[in-house]
Amino acid sequence: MPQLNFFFGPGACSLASHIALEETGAPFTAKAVALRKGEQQAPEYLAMNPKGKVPLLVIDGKPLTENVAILSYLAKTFPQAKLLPTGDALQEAEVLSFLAWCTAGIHPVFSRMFGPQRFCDLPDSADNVKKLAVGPTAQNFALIEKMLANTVQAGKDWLFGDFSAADGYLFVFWRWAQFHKLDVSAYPNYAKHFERMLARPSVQRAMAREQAAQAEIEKAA
Ligand SMILES: N[C@@H](CCC(=O)N[C@@H](CS)C(=O)NCC(=O)O)C(=O)O
Repeated sequence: MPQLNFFFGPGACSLASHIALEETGAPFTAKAVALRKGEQQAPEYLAMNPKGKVPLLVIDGKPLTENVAILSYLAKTFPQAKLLPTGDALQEAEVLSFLAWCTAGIHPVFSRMFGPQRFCDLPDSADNVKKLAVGPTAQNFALIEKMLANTVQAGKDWLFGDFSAADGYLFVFWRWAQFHKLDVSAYPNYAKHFERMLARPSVQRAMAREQAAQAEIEKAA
């Protein structure tokens, strides 16, 4: 059994990997990185992850970054968790394709809402940068909604039929939409998917750990 040390930011995209780790049932240590305080830029953290980002999974002392890579590693190392389909290269690639879209398509648009000043430093531009991210996010959510509607029509609960790493990523984005008070009324299947996710013990454990960590960060501020 590999020794797993996980670094996450409460509420950040690392929650996708956090949920997957909990799904594996493997023992791991978890350490919160206070992103707003800039802990990701501390020399000790940068020594492990020079990108200064979460998630980071240190496996037997070796650092692995990027949600897609961590999810793929966990899927292969703990096949019983069924984080990716096995035995069919195309089915596996379809889930990987979705994960790649999460990390390279959906997430970067949300980043404009979380840190508009990183995208334009003209005076009074922040609201406009955020506003311009709302439309593309709605388009992304509409695609997800369509996929989930097809799934539900086929009598299944999860994005690719059986639960997979993709479902954890969806959970992250729904929370971000709530945080930014986006209008999500056009996505009823996505709303139900979120409720189903909340009922999973893995999600409850990851959320409890992240909420406790966030409370600690705020107490220390
Ligand atoms: N493509 C990366 C994105 C990682 C990323 O951008 N993480 C954000 C949190 S959601 C972060 O660490 N931000 C801190 C910073 O940019 O200073 C992945 O999926 O792992």
